[in-house]
Amino acid sequence: MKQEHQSPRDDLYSLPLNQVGSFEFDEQVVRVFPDMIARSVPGYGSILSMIEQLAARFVLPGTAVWDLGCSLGAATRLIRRTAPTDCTIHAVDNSAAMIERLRVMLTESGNSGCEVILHESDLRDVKICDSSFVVLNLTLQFLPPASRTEVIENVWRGLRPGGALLLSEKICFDEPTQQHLMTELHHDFKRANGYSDLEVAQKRTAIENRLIPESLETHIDRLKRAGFRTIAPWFQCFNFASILAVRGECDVHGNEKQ
Ligand code: GEK
Repeated sequence: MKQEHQSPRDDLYSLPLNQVGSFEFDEQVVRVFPDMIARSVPGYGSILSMIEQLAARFVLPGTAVWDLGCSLGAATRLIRRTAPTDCTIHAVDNSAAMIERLRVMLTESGNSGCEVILHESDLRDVKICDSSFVVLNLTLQFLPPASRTEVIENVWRGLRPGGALLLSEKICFDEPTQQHLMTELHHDFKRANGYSDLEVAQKRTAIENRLIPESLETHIDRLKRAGFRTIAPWFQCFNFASILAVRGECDVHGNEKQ
């Protein structure tokens, strides 16, 4: 897959700030977002390639795909490459700046492929229905933990039999030494990608109360309780993980048993 990495360099936290405000997905962030996410999330490119591969398996003709917390539509644009043309991709984000920029990007790239409907909306307010594939790529982590169960239940109800959810998250660890090690390794990753200690520290302060990670076990448990029958963590790099959750039980071919 061609790596998404054409935006200006993220230098938002490169100078000392008197007071580091809470992180917002505003115009400033949108301007540098592809560079920011590629240099901050270990495995982001790999997760995106696999979303494209998984979509090719799960997206069925005439169904809806939901990309919840779509940002600049990295997943939406990849899914569109292989989705049947009678599908609809619903790309949802509550950042007006993200949706505005994505609208421009889609217009500029022409209108080939299935329909994409953009929703500038809180993902908790959309009713997912008739869906074969739902993507929550690094988004659930920004919702208050108390509202996460309802989101996952809403996804489960909106999936057709055989449908799947792709859930990627920053995760935390119960074991303090593991938590410490993974945090350090993540910071090493950011430094290796050109972020200074100051940038790492200021970004950490900005995101502290905005992004609340949970453990892999907490996610798996929530998915189980919501009704998902096949739950497969398929990717982990340091403190980032991705899980594929299929609505029903899979047979040996990876298809949902009827
Ligand atoms: C990608 N999935 O590139 N409702 C809708 N959107 C929300 C909400 C909410 N309640 N809360 C946060 N967001 C993307 C990357 S970024 C991950 C996702 C990151 C949106 C928020 O505006 C932002 O665009 C996105 O979720 C999170 O595959 O920046 O680490």
